[in-house]
Amino acid sequence: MLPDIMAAALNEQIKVEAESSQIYLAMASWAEVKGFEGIAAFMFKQSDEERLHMLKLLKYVNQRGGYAVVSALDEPRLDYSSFSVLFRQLYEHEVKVSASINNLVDIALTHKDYATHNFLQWYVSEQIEEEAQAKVILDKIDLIGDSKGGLYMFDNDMKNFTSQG
Ligand code: OFO
Repeated sequence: MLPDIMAAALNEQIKVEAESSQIYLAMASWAEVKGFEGIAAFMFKQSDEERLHMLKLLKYVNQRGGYAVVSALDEPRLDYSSFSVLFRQLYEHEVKVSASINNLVDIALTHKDYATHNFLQWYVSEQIEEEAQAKVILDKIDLIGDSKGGLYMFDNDMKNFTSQG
């Protein structure tokens, strides 16, 4: 059985992951309308992954005797002044998500919920990868700046990047 405080915190995380999915979906749509297919494909895929992160948590909470709540989500940002702003938000968002996962780990340990602690290790590893990936992309985009040619090539790279993973 999940301690109540753990169930509440995991439910918060379900919302965080669902909002991540919406944020990346909004980014995908923005990039697609601008004609950047590679960046859009990458963002659509990120959005799908976040939905899976959300579902994994939802199933876990129910399996452990809690009740996973599907709640209303905040509206994501719908406009970006540049790709550099967009990818900075992606990176900063992942850093924030890592902090909330760490907070869950903390609660699990404090309340001796070792099953949840074990379950959360998957998210800990996932966040290491996601943060690192977002940082690599952000560094690239910062190098490119506003160069149209650079962005065109970057978009092509993102197509390959997305089809590999
Ligand atoms: Fe769910 O990993 Fe990103 O946010």
